[in-house]
Amino acid sequence: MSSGSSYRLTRNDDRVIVHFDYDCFYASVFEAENPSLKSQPLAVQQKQIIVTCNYEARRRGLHKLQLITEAKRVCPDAIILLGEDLTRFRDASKSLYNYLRAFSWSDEVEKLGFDEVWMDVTALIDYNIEILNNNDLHNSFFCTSKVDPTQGFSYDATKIAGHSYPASADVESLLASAEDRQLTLRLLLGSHLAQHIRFDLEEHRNYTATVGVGTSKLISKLVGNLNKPRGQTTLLPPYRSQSPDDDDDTTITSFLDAHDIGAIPGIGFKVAQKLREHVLERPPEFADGLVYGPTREKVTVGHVRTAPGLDPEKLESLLCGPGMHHGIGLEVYRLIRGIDNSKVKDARNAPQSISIEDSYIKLNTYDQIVRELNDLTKRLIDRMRCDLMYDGDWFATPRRVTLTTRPRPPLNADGTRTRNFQRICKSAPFPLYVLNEIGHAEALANKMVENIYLPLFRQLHPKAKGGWDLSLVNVAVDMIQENRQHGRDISSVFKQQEETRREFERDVLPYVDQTQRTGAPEKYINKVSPEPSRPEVSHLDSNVDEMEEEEDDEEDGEHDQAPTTAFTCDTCGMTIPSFAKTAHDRYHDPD
Ligand code: DCP
Ligand code: MG
Ligand code: MG
Repeated sequence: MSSGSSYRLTRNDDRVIVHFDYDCFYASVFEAENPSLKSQPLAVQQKQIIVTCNYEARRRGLHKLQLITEAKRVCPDAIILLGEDLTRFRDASKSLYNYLRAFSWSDEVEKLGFDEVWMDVTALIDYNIEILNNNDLHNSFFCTSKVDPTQGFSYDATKIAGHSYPASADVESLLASAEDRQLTLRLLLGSHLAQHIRFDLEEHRNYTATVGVGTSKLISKLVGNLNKPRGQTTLLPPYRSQSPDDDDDTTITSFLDAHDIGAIPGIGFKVAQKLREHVLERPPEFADGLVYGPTREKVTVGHVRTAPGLDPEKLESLLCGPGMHHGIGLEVYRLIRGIDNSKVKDARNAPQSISIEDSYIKLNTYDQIVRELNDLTKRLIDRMRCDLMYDGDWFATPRRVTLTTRPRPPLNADGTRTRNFQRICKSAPFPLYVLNEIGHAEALANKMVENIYLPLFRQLHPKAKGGWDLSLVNVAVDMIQENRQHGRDISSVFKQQEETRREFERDVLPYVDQTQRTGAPEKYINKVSPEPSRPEVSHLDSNVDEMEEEEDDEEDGEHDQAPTTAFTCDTCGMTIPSFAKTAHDRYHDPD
């Protein structure tokens, strides 16, 4: 594409990318559990805020990020449900993601937060372009299976499914134009596939989604917003300018130019502020609002794009500063011209860590603690099975388990309590038997608690240290590594675990049963981690599962099995603990 200056930047328009955003997601999860809620105004509350509400509630004046008090005043008969426990939303999100993923041929299916998914469907589109009968486009068949040519749906390949941008686009003449025919056809097929998946999701899973179709993650995400809810929009050509010196005549430019600069994904609040200030030549004014009020004066992408002299160098010097990375200028320059060549990430990208936690008003007896640990660990195992397994196999393995707690300080002499935000944690090597035992998560959770979490707990909270009044418990696995089928492989995971185990036996075991642990090496002494800061309003971010990393630590509960029950693998020569044999054999021979 041309850029209007010496920066001739290339945009990859060879892909077809579909972006899904589920409608009023948290509310829809409650509706899926209880369909009678569908016809009623329904809102979901976190703290004092409505985080979302269904479209019936929106029709009656409720909206996202509204104060509860205001919502009750505007719509007194709204049903307001508590949404602070994210488990049901996470589970629904995962299950819908797996449903969508089954449509993909390339596994390029990327999740953003709980309610958005991008799919790169280029492989499916390319195949279906090849089998198109150009003599009878009205009666086309879209094949959705690589192996079964009868699986798919009928469609009219002369028409876009759903809406298009521009709404007045003349598809017939685009198809007749030598320059735009191919791209139009590919996007058109993308729109039919998107509609097919959208309807399928609705029919079989009872969730509606809003969808965008384009050639990048940026465009597909933004264009979907034009027709909400339960709609879809495709950004049609021309994507390329007829004039070598500017882009004013492309649909990408006219579409993006109208957006507020802060609405572009990748342009954060601070960057948007600086750009507004540059365009207005003074700090922009803001309306009062709950989180960040909307801008009073709209500074658009178009204003920034056409601002005199705003080339990548100028943008870099304008935007650089604390918290900004090198290259931000070029990045923004590209984004406001619709250039986003970032890949849709592979579905098998594992999270770096998984953790489950709960906070407590009163948790101070041993029995309560064991019960909570069992419950949290069961949920952790469910999540691991959900996030790290595919088709019955583990595709990623954690190397470490961590127990974190937040003790509540005793009352001060005057009866007040000093607030404590500090967490303490201890870690142990991840027990490989978790990979082999595929039965009920409950029994496995009891075993993990017995073998790992209780020993860790005893070390974190020796009775001598003044009881167990805990305000938070968190169980986690981290240092998760993907098990590649070829090349960089699972043997490195086993090797690292073996090393950790040896180190543990050498450096820690001698100290385990001593109450005086001053002789233990520095790295095994309790570590204190600050309370991770959390936003007042929780956002659609799976980072609530991420946690601070601490050093490796003690008892693993398996140490009595090594080394007498280890074996040496004939294929790779690794020394493997016996309980990991099945998993290791499966790695060499997946079938
Ligand atoms: N969410 C949240 N806190 C926020 C924003 C969102 O907890 N500040 C949650 C509630 C939403 C979910 O994330 O249901 C998805 O966010 P969306 O912005 O996509 O909102 P919805 O899906 O609810 O509504 P829409 O139909 O507008 O997409
Ligand atoms: Mg969303
Ligand atoms: Mg949504």
